[in-house]
Amino acid sequence: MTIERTLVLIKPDAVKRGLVGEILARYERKALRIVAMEQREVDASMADKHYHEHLDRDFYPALRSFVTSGPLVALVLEGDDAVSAVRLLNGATDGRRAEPGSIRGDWALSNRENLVHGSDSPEAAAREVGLWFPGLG
Ligand code: RTP
Ligand code: MG
Repeated sequence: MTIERTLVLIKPDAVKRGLVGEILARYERKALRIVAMEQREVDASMADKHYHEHLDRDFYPALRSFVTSGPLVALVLEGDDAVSAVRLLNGATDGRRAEPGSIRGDWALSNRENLVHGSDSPEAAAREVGLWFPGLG
């Protein structure tokens, strides 16, 4: 058993659509534990730090506008293989191709406004948890 922590963002589209509770329920029912959670307004500098590996991508300006467009909910989840468990629950990046039953597959129809973020590796999770929740031990 590998207990991991991972960083999740419930993105501004999900907050605007009133899906925060539904999305949280999916993680909780999977037996992932909420270690920290906060609603935040994100500025461009924080968006650039979070998505630093995407800064040079052609879609990044649109992604930055999207994640700074309104409040989001940042949280840290903990559990066995939490990083991959969350990615499976989130579904494929493009909501139009995401598997039914996943969060994106059930509720997203866009490759940008796709409701959630999950760290893509344990190394990324450690960096992102430190960025969003520096006080977390
Ligand atoms: P995330 O980081 O949010 O968990 O999503 P992901 O790993 O599935 O996708 P990634 O490749 O890391 O992309 C980060 C976010 O950028 C937006 N995106 N827009 N072609 C596009 O317009 C495009 N491609 C990606 C999405 O919001 C994606 O989640
Ligand atoms: Mg990613």
